[in-house]
Amino acid sequence: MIAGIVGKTNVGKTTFFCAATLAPAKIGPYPFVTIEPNRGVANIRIKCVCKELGVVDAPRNSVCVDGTRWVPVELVDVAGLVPDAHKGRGLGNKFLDDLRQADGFIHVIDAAGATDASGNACQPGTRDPVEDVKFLEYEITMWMLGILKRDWDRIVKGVTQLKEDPINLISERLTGLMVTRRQVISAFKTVSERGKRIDQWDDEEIKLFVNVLRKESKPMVIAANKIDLPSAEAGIERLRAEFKGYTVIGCAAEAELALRLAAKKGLIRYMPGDPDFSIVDGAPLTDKQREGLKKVKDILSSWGSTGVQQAIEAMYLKELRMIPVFPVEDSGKLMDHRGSVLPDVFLVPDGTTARGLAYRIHTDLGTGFLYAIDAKTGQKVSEDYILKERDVVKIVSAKGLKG
Ligand SMILES: Nc1nc2c(ncn2[C@@H]2O[C@H](COP(=O)(O)OP(=O)(O)O)[C@@H](O)[C@H]2O)c(=O)[nH]1
Ligand SMILES: [Mg+2]
Repeated sequence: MIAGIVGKTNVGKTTFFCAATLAPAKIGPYPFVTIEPNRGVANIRIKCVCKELGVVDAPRNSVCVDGTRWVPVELVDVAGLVPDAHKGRGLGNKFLDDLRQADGFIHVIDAAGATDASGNACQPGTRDPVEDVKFLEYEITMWMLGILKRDWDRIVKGVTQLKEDPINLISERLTGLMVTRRQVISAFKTVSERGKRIDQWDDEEIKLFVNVLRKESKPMVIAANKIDLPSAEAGIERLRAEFKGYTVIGCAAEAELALRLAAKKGLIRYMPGDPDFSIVDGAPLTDKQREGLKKVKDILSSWGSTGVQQAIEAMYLKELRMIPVFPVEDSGKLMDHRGSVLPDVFLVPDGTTARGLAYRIHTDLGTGFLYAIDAKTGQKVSEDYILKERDVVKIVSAKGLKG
């Protein structure tokens, strides 16, 4: 899974991305500073099972700090969206191509309304952030629509004359957009409830189909950025009132970046997502840095956090519905064959079965699957057992893995 950091230019996408990953990337107030998609790794917090199972763990694919597992997830910083991107304006095609690969969007918005439609600075509070959400939805819808309509006549002909399955034809057309068959079925069902056959669909039905598909296949979290500016509060209220279906999280990307940098330099104690930080005794801070940290402290006390960590976690855990599971090779000692206790956490889609997990670990484990053991209860479970959050499981397979 990969989450795309999207939005128009100058809203703070790259700042958000840098804060989230602390990877170097260009930050600047100019349009198109991020021309190549910038991929990076962020970490989300999961409550580890080590404490409840009374063990000291030795993680390999993640890090455990005081019972919190930090699990890596991928982010991509996408080039800024420009109006009429779907027509290929500006870096529109590039933008859409990056979007294609993302499983969900963290939509960064200037909630303070200080950036106009083209990404130029404007008087704070003059740009309605609600327009930014509508604008992104519109561009994505028009883009998907364009792809589908290019072949619409052929699809309709295939269904009516050759009796082909519309789901197959549409899924085929949309391959590459990271749209699943299940999502196509769901959108098709919504439109079919109107009682029209596919050859009777007009533009309105096709648009409805695409809109449902967009919402299902590209879930979105709104990162309402620049909460340090006074006009952001009203902007966030507008967003929440208008979009009840979206998670809207107030963010201070610049503050988060400052905190992570200061923490990295050992000047402060701060973990991403924390509601507060403390200055390390004797930290060599300049007056300017102290002043800056005081401002950040005020943001944290008003908003509870900078929101950056929360937005990423909302994307993966809430919108993409990933759940953490802990595979082990020895269900008694909770180890892998190297002797590492609770070595790995896997994020899997909610609904994944024991056998599905086996396939994710290794094809051989999946094909030779015999049964699994729930290490918390010691019970055997079968292939179609649906994994629960924070399950610890051993897969027993006819084909063992050589490590
Ligand atoms: N006030 C404020 N400005 C921010 C924040 N995050 C980013 N910016 C500023 O917004 C401008 C654009 O940032 P950038 O990350 O390059 O935006 P992008 O074009 O969307 O990638 C820069 O001047 C940033 O310093 C924030 O949380 N608050
Ligand atoms: Mg950028």
